[in-house]
Order: sequence, then C-alpha cells, then structure tokens
Amino acid sequence: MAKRALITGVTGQDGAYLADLLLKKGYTVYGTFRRLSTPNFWRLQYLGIFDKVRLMPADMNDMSSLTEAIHVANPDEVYNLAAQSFVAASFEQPISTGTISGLGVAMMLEAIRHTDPKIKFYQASTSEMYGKIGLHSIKEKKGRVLLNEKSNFSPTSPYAAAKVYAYWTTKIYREAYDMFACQGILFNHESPIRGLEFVTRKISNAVAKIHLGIEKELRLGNTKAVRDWGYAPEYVEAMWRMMQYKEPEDFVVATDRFHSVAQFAEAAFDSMDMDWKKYTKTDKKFFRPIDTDALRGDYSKAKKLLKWKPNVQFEKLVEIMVREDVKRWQNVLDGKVFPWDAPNYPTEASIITRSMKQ
Ligand code: NAP
Ligand code: F7E
Repeated sequence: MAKRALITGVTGQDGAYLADLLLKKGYTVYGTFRRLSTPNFWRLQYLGIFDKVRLMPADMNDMSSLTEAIHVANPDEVYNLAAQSFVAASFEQPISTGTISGLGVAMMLEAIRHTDPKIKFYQASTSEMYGKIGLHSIKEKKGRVLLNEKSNFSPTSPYAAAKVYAYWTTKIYREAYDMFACQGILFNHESPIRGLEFVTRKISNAVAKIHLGIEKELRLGNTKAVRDWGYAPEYVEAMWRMMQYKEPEDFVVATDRFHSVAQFAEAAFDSMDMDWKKYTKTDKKFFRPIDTDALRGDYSKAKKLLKWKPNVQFEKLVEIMVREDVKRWQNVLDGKVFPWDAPNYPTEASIITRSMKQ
C-alpha cells in the first residue's frame, strides 16, 4: 500500500518541493494550508502538482486543526515545515513567530502522541539556531567547519529562539515517549520558488528586472553577512532520507562552502554581464537589530549515514535562479501572464475538511 505523508506548510518553498518528491516516490501526499484572503498555491502550480496534493486547512496556532489533520490524513510520516520563517519579520512579530514556529511544534507533537505515537515526525530545524557561534567558529578556526550536530546554539532572533524551543521539544518527545522524531538542521537553501523577501531571490528578481529595464536599482542591508547556500530540491531529499533512517536522529544539511551576500549579488549581476556595484545601494531599512554574521555547515554525518551530499554549488545556484527570473519577467513583457486569482484556487470539492477520512 502507498505510504501516506502529511506536510505542514505545503504552500512554501520546501513544502512544494517535498510534495513533488514524495509524489514521485509513490506516496499519497496530504498538505496543510492556512486560510488567507488571497490564494497562495502558485508553487504547487509551478511544479505541476496542484491537483495531486490533497489539501487540508490547518493553522499552527490552532491545535484542534492539527489534530484534525492527523486524523484525516492518517499519515505514516509527518513533515513539519510550517513556520513564520522570515528572520527579519520575527523582530516585528516576535510573539506570533514564537507561537507558530515554536509552540506550534509542541502542539503537533501532542496531536501525534495522542493519535498514534508510531507516526514518524520530521522537524524543520535551522542553522539560525547557531547564531553568533557561526562567526566565532569561522574566525577562530580560519574557516575550518565546526558547525555540526554537536555545536552549541546562540540564537540571534526571535525566529531562532522559537526554533531552539522546537528543537529541544522534538528531542524531548523522542526520548520521553520513544517517538520517531527526527530533525534536519538545514542551512540556507534557495531556488526559483524561494520567497521574494529572502536575499537570494530578492537579488535574482532584481537582476532580472534591471536587465530587462523594468527596475533601476537594488537596495540591500548587511552585504557582509556570510551564508552557506544550497539548492532546495536537494535538501528535501535529505529530509526524506532522515525519515527512512533506522533511528530518529538530527542531521546537519549544508554545502560546507560559504559566500557573502555581496558575492551573491556580484555573481548574479555578472551572469547578466552587469557590474553589481553600479546598481546596488545600501539601505539601513534592511539591517536587522542583530544578525547572524556567518554560517557554514559540516554535513559529514548526513554524508556518512544518509549517503546524502549536495551537487548544485553556489555558482550553479545563482545561475538557475537568475535565469528563471529573467524568463518569468520576459514572459510578463510578452503579455503571457497577468494577475488573476481564479486559476490559483482549488475547487471546493477538493479541499478536505472535518473527518473526511479517506
Ligand atoms: P516558507 O517558504 O516561508 O514556507 C513556510 C510555510 O509555512 C508556508 O507554507 C506558510 O504558509 C506556512 N505557515 C506560516 N505560518 C503558518 C501558520 N500559522 N499555520 C500554518 N502554516 C503556516 O519556508 P521554507 O523556506 O519552505 O522553509 C520550510 C521550513 O524549513 C520552515 O520551518 C523554515 O523555518 C525551515 N528552514 C528553512 C530554511 C531555508 O533556508 N529555506 C533553512 C532552515 C530551516 P503560507 O503560504 O500561507 O504563508
Ligand atoms: O538573509 C542579509 C541578512 O533573509 C540572509 C530563512 O530561510 O535561512 C533563512 O534565513 C542574510 C542575512 O535569510 C538583505 O541580514 C542583506 O544576514 O535571505 P535571508 P536568513 O535570515 O539567513 C535560515 C537558515 C532559516 O532558517 C530562515 O527560515 O542576508 N541581507 N540584505 C538581507 N536579507 C534580506 N532578506 N534582505 C536584504 O535586503
């Protein structure tokens, strides 16, 4: 019988790629979305899986909806990807970030424990949990990678603090209730379906618009910040492998390479034969009250135990993202797309609600 998976946050970047991967592996895929005044299913449409994912409404603020989702989907595996995931916004909305990205995880674990503790659980943990430790590791050891599953955490944002709470809660449920609760400590991963507010997509989108004469400049914050950027479709494969591993464990997923935001911008403008310095300005608006200065991950545990390694490196990632955004904006200029909500909404009959157990 086909395995059943429930993905929270299926409308996000990772949720969409993971749904695609699991469908290809023959899973029946359930995905939760939250009620919004405007539909947000464009990523599922972009990947051509909009009509293949079984959509159900649920909110990380509302435990009853999470319990309902578990009852209805009756999953073998739950991938908890839903979060308020934008670090900058977590300074503006610290409380809701704490509820959605932290407490919501405890609600989901409780929902599973009370329904069927044999359901496997994946938590989307993050390199942001290392915070300040990242810079110290890179400076002190002259670039030698230290950020692995054993490194300490020193969160620098309400988002990271919420994720640290979720991290420990997941570990506690694993040990206290013998649940298969694993987590990936994923470093930044990007793609053409990354949210526009994150710096890589903000840059690729701006480069495309400037290249086509739609926009004139790009305003950025801390361009000295350093990140270990990977390619999202490869990272969701690592999530799945963790869930198939014989024991529930924690794994770092990264590329072991790092670049600054300035280097990302330079490479992106370069790919369109433009000089990034000519078009990029610094804007205080985009600096955070405190930032995670530098992150670089050691994925050797995932390589050894999960046989996972990244294949798309920085230069290729930049190229993929810029090329896709140029193509999209060229389509707009050619009159091929226009704003319209109707194609972006599932038919009401296809939305699964209360106790429509299948
Ligand atoms: P994303 O694109 O921002 O997607 C987040 C998802 O969470 C969306 O589907 C969003 O729904 C949903 N969500 C937000 N608030 C919710 C709520 N109150 N109730 C239910 N769903 C809610 O994030 P991503 O990049 O795919 O990341 C997936 C997960 O991995 C997140 O937990 C993130 O924190 C974590 N992570 C990401 C990275 C990375 O580099 N991408 C690295 C490490 C960890 P809407 O579409 O309605 O907004
Ligand atoms: O910022 C700097 C910014 O917003 C990266 C999330 O997926 O990865 C992501 O979090 C760096 C920061 O991602 C701008 O200050 C400069 O130092 O793209 P970002 P993030 O904060 O690293 C982690 C692993 C997650 O878990 C999160 O969910 O870039 N930066 N100028 C800027 N950042 C933005 N967004 N916009 C700027 O204009």
